[in-house]
Order: sequence, then structure tokens, then C-alpha cells
Amino acid sequence: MMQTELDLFNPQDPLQPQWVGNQAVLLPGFALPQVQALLPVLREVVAQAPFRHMVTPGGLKMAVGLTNCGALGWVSDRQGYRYSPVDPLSNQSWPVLPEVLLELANRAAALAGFNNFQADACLINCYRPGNRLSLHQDRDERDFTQPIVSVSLGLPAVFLFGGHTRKEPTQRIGLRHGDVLVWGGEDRLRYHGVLPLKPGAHPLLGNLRINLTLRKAG
Ligand code: MD6
Ligand code: FE
Repeated sequence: MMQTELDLFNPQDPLQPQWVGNQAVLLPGFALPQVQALLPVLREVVAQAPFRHMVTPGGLKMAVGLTNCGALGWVSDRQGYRYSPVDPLSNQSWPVLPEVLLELANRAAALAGFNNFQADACLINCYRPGNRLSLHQDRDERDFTQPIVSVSLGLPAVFLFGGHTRKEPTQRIGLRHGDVLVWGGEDRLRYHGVLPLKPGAHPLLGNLRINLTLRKAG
């Protein structure tokens, strides 16, 4: 019989890497084996550095809750966007980037062809139903030869993956619990965003979506 659709009962099918750019790859379910180890570690991070709604330079409060772990953390205020070694809420260092997350990110980066990924920052986004992230480029890091590794947990979202200018058409990429997206090289500065989160109930995370992006910022 000719195969006309994905066989959802065959776990091999949906788990193939999908190249979404020449140097951008979606690794469906790649983080699933680490989720049980990751969740308690993330809870500790958030206990030390809680989610907060940062203000943009234009004075708008971001809908998505944000925190960080690692030597550097991304912050936004009326002064602009930057990486900071301290959490402005506590004036302390950000929580340590957990080893389980670093190791996962390094394996994912290597699969995408980036063999020397040295993440020093992990931005943690928390989405509730209705929250979106408007189209943007990630350009606050120093070294654009290093990729970004993105890990999605909880409710699924639609990721918009555009071009090198804001007006180019975007492709829609479904990001589900456990999916990892790696992008770098020529795709590193592509515009991207997230459509408003649909309500739902994830068995582990309830009505939330958590996205972790590991970067080499400094
Ligand atoms: C998100 N992610 O998926 C937001 N940036 O919630 C990002 O903004 C992002 O997933 C750079 C590379 C991968 C990403
Ligand atoms: Fe981004």
C-alpha cells in the first residue's frame, strides 16, 4: 500500500529530523528522554529567578514571562536589550545552567552540524493561552557563528520562521512538548515569532508552554 499520510502509530515516522533551512533543523521529541530530569531542575531555577514581564525599550510590557539561567541572562528595559551577568530583580548571579540541559543542547547542536556549541545563557520563556511573541531577530549575542538551541515543553505552539527581512513570507512550524529546534549559520539571523498560544491542558505542565533557548551570548 502506498503511504499517503504519516502513520501516527509508527513512532519512527514523526521522529525524523526535519530541515527547515539549510542550517536549521527540527528534532521532534529529541528532549523527551530528559524531560523527567529537566522539570525539577527548571523548578529550582524558577524558584531562584522567577518569571517576570520585562518592559521593552518602547515601554510595552511583554506578555510572555521571562527568566534566565547561565553566566549571562537576557534582559530588557527602557534602556534597551542586553545580556547581564546579574538578575536585576535580585542583584545576584542567574542560576547555574543545568548540566542536563547543556548536555542535551550540545547533542542537538552536533546533530545539526555545530560541534563546538558553548552555551553560556539560557533564556526561559513562559507562555499562557493567548500569549504570542512578535517577529524578531536574535541579535544581542556576540558571536553569530554559534547556533541557538530551542527546547519546547508543555502546550504546543506554532512557530513562525521567516527570512532575513521582516516582510518576507514565514513558514509555520509546529513545536510540541519535547521538540528541539537548532538553527545557526546562514539561518541564524532569520526573523521568527510565535502565534498566540491556544488554550489546552498539558499532562505535565497544565496550561503553559515553556521554551528554553540556549545561546552563546558572551
Ligand atoms: C519560542 N523562541 O519558541 C521563542 N529564537 O517560544 C525564539 O524566539 C527562538 O525558538 C531563536 C531560536 C529559536 C527560538
Ligand atoms: Fe528568538
